[in-house]
Amino acid sequence: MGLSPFRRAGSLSKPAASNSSEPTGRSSSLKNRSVIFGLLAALFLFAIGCTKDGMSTWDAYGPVAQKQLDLFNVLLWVMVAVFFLVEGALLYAIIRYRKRPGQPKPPQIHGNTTLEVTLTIIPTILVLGLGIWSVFTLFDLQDPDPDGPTPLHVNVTAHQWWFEFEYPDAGNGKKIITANELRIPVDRPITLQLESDDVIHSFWVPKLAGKLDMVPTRKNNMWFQADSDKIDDELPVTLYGQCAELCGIAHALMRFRVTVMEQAGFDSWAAAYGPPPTNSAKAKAGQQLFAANCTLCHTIDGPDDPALSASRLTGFLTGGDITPVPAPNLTDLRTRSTLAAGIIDLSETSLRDWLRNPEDIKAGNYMSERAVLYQNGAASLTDEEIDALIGYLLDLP
Ligand code: HEC
Ligand SMILES: [Cu+2]
Repeated sequence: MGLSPFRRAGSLSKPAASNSSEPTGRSSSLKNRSVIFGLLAALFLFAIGCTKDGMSTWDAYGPVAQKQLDLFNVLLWVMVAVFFLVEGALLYAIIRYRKRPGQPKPPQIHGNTTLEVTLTIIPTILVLGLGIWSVFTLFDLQDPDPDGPTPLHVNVTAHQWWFEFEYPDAGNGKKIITANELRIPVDRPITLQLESDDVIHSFWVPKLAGKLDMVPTRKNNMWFQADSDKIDDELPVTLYGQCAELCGIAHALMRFRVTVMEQAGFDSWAAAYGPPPTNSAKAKAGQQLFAANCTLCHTIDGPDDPALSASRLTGFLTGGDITPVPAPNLTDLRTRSTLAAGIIDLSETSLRDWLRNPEDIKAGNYMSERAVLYQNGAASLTDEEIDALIGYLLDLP
């Protein structure tokens, strides 16, 4: 009754010690060992959480992330100082003034104006100071410097469970839409408009900026920039991003990459953006298969010849009661390095595995859940068809 957890633990270990003739040292060395194990585990978690290569907020690559990090550092270290001062004073009082046997009750006092005023003023100054700093940082980071370089605008749409990137102005009138891999020029502000197509997601590239929610029917805006003088490695450099809002079964598998490149490299990527060429008979066959089986959900931009339109129509008509879902635009799949929202590297092999059974690679994804191909054994793709599709999508000889 009313036992503290410590008491209970103590009373549990007692019978064991008194039942046997084993020395009582055993249970305490066991306790020591689990304490050491716990500390090591905590240290390990702490250490892997801060790898500089991964998704570290401690490694700012641009002005937005840097200002947020500066603010975070001030908040953190002020809090740490307050914590140690308060806890230190508390521990000191507990130990120094503990009740000793035979000691008379100390004089009872009530109130101490000087102390109370001091302990009100110090926290007020701290809270106001940190609050004002936070608000200034907030306003400071609202928009990129209007006198700086012209920003590049990107519309980002979140889907369960992948990201869509649209560059309205980068293609000289050409529509550029891609998925899961955002390419950005270095030293230039990137303004992003974030939206969701289904549930709430959150956009997060820790080395560039803090998180921002992606909400259906609402457009949120943010910007960031990657600075060449903050990047030690040679460009292009790849940064990691991740959806940071629990959004369903494959939430943890909803990642993306940001590739920071020279403006010239970005321009040539944008200029080359377009559908895969169909020079070989195999690629042509792949294109027809794509039109018939995949365009219910996917798109590849390109000229529309009558044979393709016919395949697409057949695809729609035989789609049955399958609900189309938004799916990545695959126009530039061959220029990407990952598959299915950054889950695996893109290669002939991984694409083959994906087309055989997407579920094996990304549990819960809407391609295997909705496409007839994976729901009806009779409709599934043959190895030859998969080969043709891969040849087309990756522009293989
Ligand atoms: C019912 C809709 C649907 C159909 C039909 C469909 N897919 Fe998909 N596909 C999706 C969805 C949704 C995703 C995104 C999965 C994810 O990452 O969660 C996807 C992802 C992919 C990806 C990975 C894209 C990326 O950006 O990494 C490839 C490649 C792909 N599909 C190829 C195909 C091919 C080829 C076909 C036709 C044989 C096809 N899909 C048919 C819905 C579909
Ligand atoms: Cu998400």
